[in-house]
Amino acid sequence: MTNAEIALIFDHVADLLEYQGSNVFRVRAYRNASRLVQGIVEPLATIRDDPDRSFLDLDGIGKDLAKKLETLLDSGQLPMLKQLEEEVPQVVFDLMRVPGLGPKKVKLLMAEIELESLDDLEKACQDGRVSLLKGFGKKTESTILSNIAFAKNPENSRLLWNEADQIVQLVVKWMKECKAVQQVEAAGSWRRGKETVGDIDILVESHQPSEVMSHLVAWEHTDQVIVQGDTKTSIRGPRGIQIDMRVVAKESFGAAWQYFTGSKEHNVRLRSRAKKLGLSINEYGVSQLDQSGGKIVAGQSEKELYKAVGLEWIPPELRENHREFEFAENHQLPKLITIDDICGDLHMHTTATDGEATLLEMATASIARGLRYIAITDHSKRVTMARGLDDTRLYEQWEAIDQLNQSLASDGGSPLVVLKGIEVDILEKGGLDLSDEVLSHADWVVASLHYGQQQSQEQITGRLLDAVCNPYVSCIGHPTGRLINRRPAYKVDLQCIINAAAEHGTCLEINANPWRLDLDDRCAAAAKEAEVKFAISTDAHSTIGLDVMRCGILQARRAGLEARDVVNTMPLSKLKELIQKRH
Ligand code: DGT
Ligand code: CA
Ligand code: CA
Ligand code: ZN
Repeated sequence: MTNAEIALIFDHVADLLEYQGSNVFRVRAYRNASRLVQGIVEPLATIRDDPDRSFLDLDGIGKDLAKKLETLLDSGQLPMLKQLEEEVPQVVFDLMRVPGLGPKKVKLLMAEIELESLDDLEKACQDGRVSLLKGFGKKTESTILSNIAFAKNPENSRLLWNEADQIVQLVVKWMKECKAVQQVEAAGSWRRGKETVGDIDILVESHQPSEVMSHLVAWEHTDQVIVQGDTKTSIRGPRGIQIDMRVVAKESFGAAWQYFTGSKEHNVRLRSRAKKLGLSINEYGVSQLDQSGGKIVAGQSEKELYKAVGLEWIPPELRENHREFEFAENHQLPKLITIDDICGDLHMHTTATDGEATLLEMATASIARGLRYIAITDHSKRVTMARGLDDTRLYEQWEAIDQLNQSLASDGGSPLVVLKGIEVDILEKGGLDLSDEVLSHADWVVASLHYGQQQSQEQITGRLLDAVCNPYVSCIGHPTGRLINRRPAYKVDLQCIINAAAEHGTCLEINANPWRLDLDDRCAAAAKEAEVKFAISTDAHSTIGLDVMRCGILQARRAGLEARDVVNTMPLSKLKELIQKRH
């Protein structure tokens, strides 16, 4: 069982408990467990299988949760969920997958309308029956209708990149244990760092393909063999995901890796370029079109393949037939940002609001991850659910930060500086949740829109625009508000926000949370075009939440960003100059 599966189960239990009207602390415990597990990069199964390690060594995991994790990993089930599944009708599970339908709304709908399937609800909306319910109205009804379409769209049930990544790591490790295997690499959308992955593509170099195929089929996570052929086998693995494996010879490995990395659109363009040069490209290599026998002239490495068609090697994250050919032809391929360029993290939460770790724990975990500075950006008071901070509590937190910085500095050689920040809410009626006077004392201000997401494009754009223009706002958090597979972006004229951000020197965030990855690759590329600066931030709500930085880096690479486009690659002194310039 993967970490993502486990997280999903905890989340599910929380939803169902909430649906049943269970105790809020119990619900919260499961939600926290889900978020915690989501943030763990290393497969929990690996930790369980290591006799020298224990779940209790992980930050934030107590005895109770450790026990649940063991039960889940051993049996694949949670007794609690089994019981709930018996108590709650299936349709509730389906309704809960519709964006915007939480346990409370589902309960109301179930009480008022006879619903046995998602289709029943769709029909009820179309007939106008939902808008007659108390608290629902015409607008809500049409929102539900479009969100049902969202939930039904298969595009929205693909695995998140980091969920797929856990499976990729497992299968690659397993294949390396096969003696007949010389080399294993993953390809496809996973390698391109796409935010969601449809199926996993694995490439193996070997002289004994049939042994390689049998090894995959014998994997403990193989649920079903879809096809087992001479050089290609497809199985269904964890979470029902398909894994396609192909075996090739050494001299074709580069060509095959390139071919199966895709994207399809990139490959089509590459092949047509080759044709113009009198060459032919396929998964075995590059050959001369006119020559008899089609002798392969390149194929062992990707580099020589691209070179054969007169191009520099193109990083996989750029292979979408966007602008990479133009860049490669003109020797203008960006020097893509890497995780090693990152010096700081400018968006995270603590126990003062809805985080699970204290200020000190977050600071310690950041030092362990080699960060030089972090900004603590807890929620402001409008976010009542998270016990958001008012002026007084914010000033108290900043005092604690001053003290922490002093003690860090006196520990010799100050490894980390903690910036006084806030994630200030952009209010429904416009304006910010804290005064400019308060914000002017902050080192770093993230402004985010959490409420009133159903407003018109004009209203939402206006609210965001005001925040961008405020000289005390350093960065706009998760600028479009989308949650992958769960909720579409709010309506916003993003180009207008981008232009204003460029003009005022306000950063736009690439939120690294694998559910958000917001801005996405296309939007971030558009913002780079306008010379906007970015902050890639984890929005961590726990110490392990800090590890999602690599997901944000992938999204930034897909957008073609370089280190100089991203402010948290700068040393702190430079970053401070930048902030000062805005005031
Ligand atoms: P996914 O699995 O939907 O997330 O996306 P990909 O990009 O991994 O697509 P997939 O698994 O269907 O195929 C992997 C790569 O193999 C794809 O990116 C390019 C290559 N490929 C597959 N089928 C075709 C094809 O019909 N034509 C071309 N040119 N390339 C293909
Ligand atoms: Ca694929
Ligand atoms: Ca595939
Ligand atoms: Zn946040």
